[in-house]
Amino acid sequence: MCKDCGCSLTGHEHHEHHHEHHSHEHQKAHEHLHHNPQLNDAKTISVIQKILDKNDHEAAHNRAHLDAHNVLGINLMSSPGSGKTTLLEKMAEMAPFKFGVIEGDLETNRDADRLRAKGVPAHQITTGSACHLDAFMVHKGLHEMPLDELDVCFVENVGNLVCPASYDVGTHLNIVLVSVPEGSDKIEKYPVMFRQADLVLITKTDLLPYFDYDIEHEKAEARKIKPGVDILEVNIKEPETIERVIEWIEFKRKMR
Ligand SMILES: Nc1nc2c(ncn2[C@@H]2O[C@H](COP(=O)(O)OP(=O)(O)OP(=O)(O)O)[C@@H](O)[C@H]2O)c(=O)[nH]1
Ligand SMILES: [Zn+2]
Ligand SMILES: [Zn+2]
Ligand SMILES: [Zn+2]
Repeated sequence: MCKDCGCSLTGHEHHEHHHEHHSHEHQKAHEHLHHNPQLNDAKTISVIQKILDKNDHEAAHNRAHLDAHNVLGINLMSSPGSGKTTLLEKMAEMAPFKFGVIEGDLETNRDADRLRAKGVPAHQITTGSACHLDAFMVHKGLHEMPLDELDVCFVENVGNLVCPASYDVGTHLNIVLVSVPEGSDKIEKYPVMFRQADLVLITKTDLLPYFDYDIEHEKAEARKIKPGVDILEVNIKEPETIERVIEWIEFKRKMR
C-alpha cells in the first residue's frame, strides 16, 4: 500500500538482506505516515512500515549494482508532462556520457519507445495502478540495462509530485522538474518532493512571457525548503540550458 495515497501495490518480493541504517529522509517518511489521518490505524501503519523497510534494503542493493559498474544513478521526478522524457531525448543528442533509462508509467511503452528512437537503451516498467516506482521494480529494470556500457542510468519515475518522493529507488541523486505552466505555487505546495531534490529544474522557461509565473519566488521557495539546493532554468528552445544540466551531471560524475 502506498503511504501517501493509500493505493495498493503488488509485486513486493521477499529479499534477505542484512540490516542497513535508514536514510534520514526515509526516517522522516516513516514519521510522516503517522500523520496521515486516512492511514492512521496501527495495523495499516505496521504494514506500510514493513513495505518501506524492505524497499530501503532493496534500494541499497540497487545502489550496490550501480556502484559495481561505476554507473551514476539519477531519479527524475515531476508531475505529468513537466518535460522529463523531452529532457532525456535532448540529452541523448548532446551528452558526452552514455546513459540508459528505466521508465515508469502506469500504462504504455511510449516513453521507452521515444528514447529507443534516439538510440538510448530504455526499459519500460508499467506499474498498472501504482503511483510511483519502488526499488523492487527498478531492480528488475537494472538487470535489463547494459550497465557495463553505461556511465549514467536515469530512472524516469511515474509522473506524480507526491508518492515517488517517499520511495528510495536506489539511485544516487534526485532531479525534480517543475514547469512554468504548472503555476508558481507548486514548490511550496509539495515540499516533501522538493526536500528530496539535489537539483531543481524549472522547465519550459520559453513560456515565461505567456504565464504569470514568478520564477524568483519559486527559487526562494525551493531554497526555503532545502537551503543550498541547486536550481537551473531549462527549455528546449535554448540548447545551452540543457548543456548546463549536462555539465551539472558531469560534475557529479567527477565527484564520485
Ligand atoms: N514549450 C515547451 N514545451 C516543452 C518543453 N519541454 C517539454 N515540453 C513539452 O511538454 C510536453 C510534455 O513533455 P514530456 O517530456 O512528455 O513530459 P514528461 O514529464 O515526460 O511526462 P510524463 O512521462 O507523462 O510524466 C510535450 O509536449 C513536450 O514537447 C520546453 O522546454 N518548452
Ligand atoms: Zn501513492
Ligand atoms: Zn515521460
Ligand atoms: Zn540484483
